[in-house]
Amino acid sequence: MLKISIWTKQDEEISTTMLNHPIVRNIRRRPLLVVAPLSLIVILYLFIFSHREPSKKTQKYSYKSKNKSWFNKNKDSVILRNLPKNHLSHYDLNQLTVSKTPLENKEEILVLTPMSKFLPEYWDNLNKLSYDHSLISLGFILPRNEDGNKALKSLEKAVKQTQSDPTTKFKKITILRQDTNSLESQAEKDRHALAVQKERRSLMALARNSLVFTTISPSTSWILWLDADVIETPPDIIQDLAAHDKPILSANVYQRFFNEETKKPDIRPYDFNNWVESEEGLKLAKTLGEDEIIVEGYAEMATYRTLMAHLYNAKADQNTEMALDGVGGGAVLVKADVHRDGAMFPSFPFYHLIETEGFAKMAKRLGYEVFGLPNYLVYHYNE
Ligand SMILES: Nc1nc2c(ncn2[C@@H]2O[C@H](COP(=O)(O)OP(=O)(O)O)[C@@H](O)[C@H]2O)c(=O)[nH]1
Ligand SMILES: [Mg+2]
Repeated sequence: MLKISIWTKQDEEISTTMLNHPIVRNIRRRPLLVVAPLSLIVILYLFIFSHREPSKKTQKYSYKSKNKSWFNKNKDSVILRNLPKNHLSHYDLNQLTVSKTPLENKEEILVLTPMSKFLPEYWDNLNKLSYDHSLISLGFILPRNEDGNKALKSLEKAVKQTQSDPTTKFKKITILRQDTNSLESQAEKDRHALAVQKERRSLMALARNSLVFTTISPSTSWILWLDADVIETPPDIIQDLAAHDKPILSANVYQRFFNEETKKPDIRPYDFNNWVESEEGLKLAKTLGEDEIIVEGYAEMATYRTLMAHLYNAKADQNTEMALDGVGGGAVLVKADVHRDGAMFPSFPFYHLIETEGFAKMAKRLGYEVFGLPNYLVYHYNE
């Protein structure tokens, strides 16, 4: 339908009267007087409503390039809009440093311990670590057996004490209970019998994997594997080991004992899993079936590998390094990226190796070098 408007004399009169109204006359003379406050109101309205939490129904997640914003000088390349609080966290792993001077760079360390027994000396050493405790997180995994129950009780008590004291408080402590099995008997002679090694070490591998995959965080720079029965460690162990800047670096695990021959306290090598591969070791591996493993330190399985445990020299430099092919788990500092890249503790024969020894092999296959410090001693509990 065609609509025609006709401008009548009456309209003209109304229009003229409106134009002569004092308010309208004022606006015509000084338009800024009205436009300025009006614009201010509009700007204020837009500002308030663009910063309000959107209603649940209309909530949409979006990314917006930050450099488009005038006011935000944040370094991130994107900002998040309309996200429920803590919904997404961004970590730039390129900003995570792993350096020779971890304290200066405020690098975070995760100390990981599979624990079947709680020893107060071990805990005292943790408390005495000279590294900034607010940069240290601790992670434990305990077996789901009687040993585990007992250890858990003591551990929880110790944790309470340490965390309530600002001088010892750690950043975070995680305690896991194993969801895999453990061998029941843990007496030294039982757990070291060659016959049980494959099963025992394979179960330990599962426990270590559970522990590292559950506790590693985007801010972890280093991981210190520290066994619960390593009862003497230097307070500077983190700084000392990190200063070598190696992807994997193992301390030499010794044991104190009373030497009946000399009638004096003495020390002896304990951990034989830190070794350099030998021709004989490689030949032996070739004779093995797919599922068979080599475990170090057993006469029945002579490998003639070079064992770091035998190379300690009290007079030599504590910082002497040696390249290794296998490591133990007593006290080993690992760059977190080695685990992030996928190096874990094989619970199955991997090049005829399992657990920590298999881990060293896997890290090497990923292109990382493995080292040990023959003259840097830590001490294992003597049962
Ligand atoms: N979660 C867990 N930890 C264990 C188990 N058995 C031993 N551990 C811990 O694993 C570490 C190494 O085990 P250990 O028996 O000391 O090995 P060894 O020193 O080579 O004889 C120690 O910290 C033990 O407390 C187990 O079944 N489960
Ligand atoms: Mg031990």
